[in-house]
Amino acid sequence: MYLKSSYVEMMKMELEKEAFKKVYGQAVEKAEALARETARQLQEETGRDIVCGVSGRLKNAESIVRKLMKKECPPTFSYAAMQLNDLAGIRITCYFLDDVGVMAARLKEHRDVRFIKEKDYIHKPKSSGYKSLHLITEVPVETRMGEQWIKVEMQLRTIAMDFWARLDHRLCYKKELKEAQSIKRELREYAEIISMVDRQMLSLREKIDAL
Ligand code: 0O2
Repeated sequence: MYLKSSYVEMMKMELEKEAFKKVYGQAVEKAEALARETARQLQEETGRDIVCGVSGRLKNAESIVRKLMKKECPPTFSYAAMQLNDLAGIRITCYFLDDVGVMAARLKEHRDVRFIKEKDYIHKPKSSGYKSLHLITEVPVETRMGEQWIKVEMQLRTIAMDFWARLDHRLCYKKELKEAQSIKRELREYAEIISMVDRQMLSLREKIDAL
């Protein structure tokens, strides 16, 4: 997709504004902190680590403009704030398949999380092979105008799903490649192999737990 550089430059200027960095930056920090706190509680309750990593990011200008154009919206910040769920995003990587559901359930009922909707790409993977559970949420942030609830997309996945998604992001996602069909087919096959190993690792843990 062709992105007009002036649109991207204008969006960059909007994102540089203090208000965006402060409010959305705080939303990322808040979401990361409550995910870490939830992971710690689950560790105490179960006696084992459920989450192996939490990271967060603000979406960049190019990615925002690309997504708005795909949705046929004007590439302005006000549309981005209205239309996009992932200006602020965090990623939670879990060890095992069942941990993703446990963690998601806890986050949905957290007092500082307003759950809006979920997109379950684990039970219904994307045609690329991508798997993750996306929770669209809001978290509270203190602003000059008082408390404001800001949208945050929480992506939950296993280490195995993360491995595939990261490599796909580097190799293929958002790229217009020659031989795209055969490359995509190959990536889908690898996603299936990785899913099989994910399920086998869970069975192995259950076997070990029962010893
Ligand atoms: P980036 O660079 O990761 O930020 P919505 O507007 O909520 O209805 P949305 O957000 O357009 O729908 O789409 P979706 O598919 O629910 O979630 C999009 C995000 O999931 C992507 O963000 C990626 O992070 C991830 N994702 C989706 N499909 C794939 C895939 O095939 N491969 C990989 N590696 N990641 C995927 P962005 O903004 O597209 O990209």
